[in-house]
Order: sequence, then structure tokens, then C-alpha cells
Amino acid sequence: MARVIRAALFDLDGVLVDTAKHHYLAWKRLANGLGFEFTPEHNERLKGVSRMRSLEILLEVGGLNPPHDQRETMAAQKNAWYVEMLAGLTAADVLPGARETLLAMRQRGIPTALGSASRNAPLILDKLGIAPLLDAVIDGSNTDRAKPDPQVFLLGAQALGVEPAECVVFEDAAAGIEAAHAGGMMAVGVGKAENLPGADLLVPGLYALDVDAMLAFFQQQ
Ligand code: B16
Ligand code: MG
Repeated sequence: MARVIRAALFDLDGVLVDTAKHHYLAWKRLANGLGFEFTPEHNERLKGVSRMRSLEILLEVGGLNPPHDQRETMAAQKNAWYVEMLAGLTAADVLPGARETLLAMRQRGIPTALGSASRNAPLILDKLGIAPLLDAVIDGSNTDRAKPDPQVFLLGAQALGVEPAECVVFEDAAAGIEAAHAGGMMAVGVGKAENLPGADLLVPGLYALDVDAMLAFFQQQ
């Protein structure tokens, strides 16, 4: 079915910026404080996952099962460490090709929205200086259902006033590709093929994206 793309929705972490290393250091600090190790391999499981779900996975790794109020305190502590690290973020941390892609969309009259699980998204966009290139921002504070639920992207489409079938989503996590499809959208995987089964199109990073070729590709589907 030919698709005319009228809006572009972007995941944040792993697509526009790489804050995974900061998330990792903060989660590792929490785990170490609780007396167990948390490896980069464990951290892979937290990609694109909400803050509280990330904590649950970490506690599973450590074999701990603390009560709800302690979990809240732990998540708040991890976030405080993470936000401390974000203070050092600058425009130089925008991933290669991300700014150019957002600009290319604007030049073609294609509105853009952020669709991220992070509650820190507005702060990060501000630090990176790319907030003016996004027409709408939907993040963890506007949503109550995590990817692979399509909620974050459906709200993005709604905010931009376009039909879901007219949207393309850029995602680095398998759950995000699933969310895009569940919402009836096209999905471009950003990263390695083995991590992104089902993506309609794949690029190693936005630096490798040819926007016109992508638009033509979806139109020919
Ligand atoms: P926060 P995305 C996600 O961002 C991260 O990939 C994930 O690791 C993190 O746990 C989640 O945001 C929540 O972040 O703790 O800042 O609210 O990939 O959906 O842009
Ligand atoms: Mg991501």
C-alpha cells in the first residue's frame, strides 16, 4: 500500500542522542550500592524501557524484592544521579545526522514530534538545542503505557494533526518498532538489524538517511 508520509516521529535516546551511557552509570551506582554488579549486558535490557520497569529488571538481576516505597526512593536516587550527569550535555552530543534530518523534514514541510519514554526529554532537548526543531514533544510524563504500546506515537500523530498511517517512526529499540506498527505507522530502525526485527527500513544512524529516498521508498510500497 503506497504511503504518503506527512509526519515524522522520533525516539530520543539512541536516535537523536546517546544518553544510554549516563543511564548505565547511574543504574550501576545504584546496583553497587545495593551490593551487586550490573554489567553493560544487563543494561541492554533497559533500552527504551520506562524508569520503573528498568528498576524492576535491575532488582531481578540482584535478586531483590523491596517494598513499593523503597522502590520509589531508589528510582528517585538513580534519576538524581542521572540528571546530575545531564548537566554536562551540549549541542555536540546530538548524534551525527540527527539535526540535519530534523532540518530536512522541516524544509520539506513534514512536521516532527518526539515520542520518548524519558521524563527527562524536555531537559535533554533543551541542553542539545534541538527543541525548536520539534513541533510536538510527547514523553514519559504524557503517557501511562510504555512501548510496545503505541500510545506515545498515537499522541504524537494527534498533536501534529495527521493520521497514524501517514507517520514514519524512527526507533532504536525493538519495542519501539513494535509500537509504531501497532499504531499503524511505518518504522525506520536506527541501529543494527539483529536488534530491530520487523523494521520497514534500516539505517545504522540518521547520518546515513537519505530523506527523499526514504519518502520515495514508502510511496512505492
Ligand atoms: P527517564 P527513549 C528511554 O528513552 C531510555 O532508552 C530508557 O533507557 C530510559 O529508562 C527511559 O527513557 C526512561 O527515562 O528515567 O529519563 O524517564 O529511548 O524512549 O527516548
Ligand atoms: Mg530509544
